[in-house]
Amino acid sequence: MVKIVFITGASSGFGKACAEKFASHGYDLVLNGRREERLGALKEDLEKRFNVAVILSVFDVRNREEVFSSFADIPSDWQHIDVLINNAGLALGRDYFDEASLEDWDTMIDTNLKGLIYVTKAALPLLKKSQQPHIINMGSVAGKEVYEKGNVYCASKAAVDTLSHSMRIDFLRFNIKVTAIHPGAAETEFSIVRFKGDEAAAKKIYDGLKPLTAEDVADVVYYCTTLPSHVCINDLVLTCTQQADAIYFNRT
Ligand code: NDP
Ligand code: 8X3
Repeated sequence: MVKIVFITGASSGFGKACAEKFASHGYDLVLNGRREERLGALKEDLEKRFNVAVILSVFDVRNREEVFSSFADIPSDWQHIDVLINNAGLALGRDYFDEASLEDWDTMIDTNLKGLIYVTKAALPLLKKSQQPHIINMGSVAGKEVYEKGNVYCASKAAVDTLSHSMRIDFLRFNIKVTAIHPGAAETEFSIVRFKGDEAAAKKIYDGLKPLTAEDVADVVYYCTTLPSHVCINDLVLTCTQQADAIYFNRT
């Protein structure tokens, strides 16, 4: 049976690169995001280049009803998921705790934490139908160490770390692999979103660095899913060579 990967946040960055990577290895794909036009263009491109089947599941991971109704609407011949990539997420702002926006905080918690929980819960019946189900949760080095002005973004990613561990334990009885992947700085649309379109501020994050690319992260995600069925990478941190953790860089 052809394997199916469900990717949240596939319209850009890591999610899009994962879609390409898995398509290039013959997986059929369910692509999620809110920007339907982008997802439609990606579907067309991947189907043409890799001769795979792609369907879209356009919803906002923050909207609980939408998440569950979208999973209920998945066509009957797509009723299993082999790999769920919980990737949709964002940082908004980089401000001192006392100066940061409550709206930004709500959005990050609703997307990075609650969205991931809703999607996982909704996907579980389909994952259980797979011979070898695997959940990949996109964390961050920001969930491993806290940096100045990282406050709620760091907390939301620390929650992804903790939840991944919890899923790993609770899903043992279903033989579901759970892998948390924690990338460091990677040049995608992430910083442009974080700095709300301020391209100069976004670019500064990568000053003097050769950061990770979305394709680097997708390669690692794919690798984790190719191990023998008795082997699971539970937790994986990856950074560019010039970054040691969330705080220490060698900018040249
Ligand atoms: P991008 O901004 O390039 O991509 C983010 C993706 O998330 C988009 O496809 C966006 O789609 C989707 N998304 C955001 N909000 C929602 C929502 N409410 N519902 C559905 N989809 C949503 O960033 P990255 O690819 O870099 O980020 C992907 C993940 O990796 C995030 O979780 C991020 O926190 C994490 N990360 C990023 C790092 C980096 O340096 N780039 C490092 C470590 C972790 P759309 O807008 O169409 O809905
Ligand atoms: C994104 C990486 O260091 O900008 O999660 O928080 S960082």
